[in-house]
Amino acid sequence: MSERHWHVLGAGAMGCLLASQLQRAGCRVTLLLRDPLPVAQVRVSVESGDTSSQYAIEATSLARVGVIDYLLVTTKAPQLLDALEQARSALAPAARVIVAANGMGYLEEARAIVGSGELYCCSTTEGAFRLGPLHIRHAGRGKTLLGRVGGGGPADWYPDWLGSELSCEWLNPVEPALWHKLAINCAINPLTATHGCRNGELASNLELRRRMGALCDEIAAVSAAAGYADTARRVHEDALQVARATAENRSSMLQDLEAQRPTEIDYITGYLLREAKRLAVPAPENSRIYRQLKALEKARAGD
Ligand code: KPL
Repeated sequence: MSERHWHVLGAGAMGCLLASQLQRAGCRVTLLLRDPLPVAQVRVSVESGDTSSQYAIEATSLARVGVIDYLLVTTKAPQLLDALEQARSALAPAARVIVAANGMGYLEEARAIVGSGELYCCSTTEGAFRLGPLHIRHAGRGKTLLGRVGGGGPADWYPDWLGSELSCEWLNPVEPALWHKLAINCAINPLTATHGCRNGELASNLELRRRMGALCDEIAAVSAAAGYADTARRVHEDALQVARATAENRSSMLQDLEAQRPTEIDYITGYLLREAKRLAVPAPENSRIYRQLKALEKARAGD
């Protein structure tokens, strides 16, 4: 049993999955919920295949929380900095903060908010989607990569994650993995969101597979120019493999779009396009899908 007390901020699909995994690994876990509820327990339900597991997890709100030593932030990228800002006054001076949002382009500001604490990243290809409040389906097994922003060996808290059922790996440096995940998300998320399809269709439907290939050609070119040769080489194969491994999953961008929530497009394809511009690499297919997604997002918000 770990003596560490984890607070998890963001009770969406990934927050529920990671909170339940850490609790299962023997850690004390508290979910930080938006409503000003007193310290209490909530029930988190995780469906996986034909089985349903229930977890009684402590819950409180940011307004009532005490000192936070270990914070896992699982909000989406557009809410990440606001969420961290709200948690700032509760963070212990040496707090460890792990951010698990998709995309890139928020780490510098996050580091400023964390101050004297330490900032880490979690990048996962676990597939999970929300069935209802605190009720999720764990739809696909993936890999969870962890590392310290700016570099460093395994953290004191890493054994907690190794004790979970997640397949974890510590990376030093972690930045190439963040880029690689960004590349996979650029290939899968906007395409599934604009077509309203599950991830697996990008592998099984020939036209979608061709379109994913066209996106990957450009993602590979931007990756090569940005110095991520490994991603440039592997992005086609890896995007296809993740689409197959999470075939039943609805991508987080599709889920956000359907729920009329802001999507992470500006931190995913938007970030890729900013890099493409900086490096003078043409990316017309990615620009097209970016505009398509933005138009859909706007139309849904007006529904
Ligand atoms: O990260 C994901 C997401 O949906 O955001 C993948 C790996 C594509 C799984 O759906």
